[in-house]
Amino acid sequence: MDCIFCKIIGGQIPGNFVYQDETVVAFRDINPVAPVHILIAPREHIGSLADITEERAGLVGHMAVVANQIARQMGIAENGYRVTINNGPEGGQVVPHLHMHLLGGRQLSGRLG
Ligand code: DGP
Repeated sequence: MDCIFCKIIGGQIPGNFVYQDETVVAFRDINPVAPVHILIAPREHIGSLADITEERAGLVGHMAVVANQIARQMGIAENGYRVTINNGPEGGQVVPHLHMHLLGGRQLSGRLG
């Protein structure tokens, strides 16, 4: 499958990993928009949030737990941070492999969209 995140996860192209476990990985965004900008993605190729059914709901919960853990490790937990999942073209999703953005380290705009 020609998926850039599958290639990062599979080690075919380099990723700056900050966390890995059996089901998810986290690596630094190549084009950060905040001092902390981490992508959390499942190892399994899942195209988007729209592909999450009840059987896989636990995976998204686990991604949130990992985001919280990384936020604590990176020292942004106390001041606050943002977790975002872009879904589909109008949702701003560019890479069609489910991922969560963890953003922090500066005051983020309260404006959505
Ligand atoms: P989204 O718009 O939600 O699909 O976000 C995709 C993000 O992926 C975007 O912030 C840039 C990042 N990205 C794209 N290609 C690469 C890559 O090759 N390596 C890394 N580390 N990040 C990438």
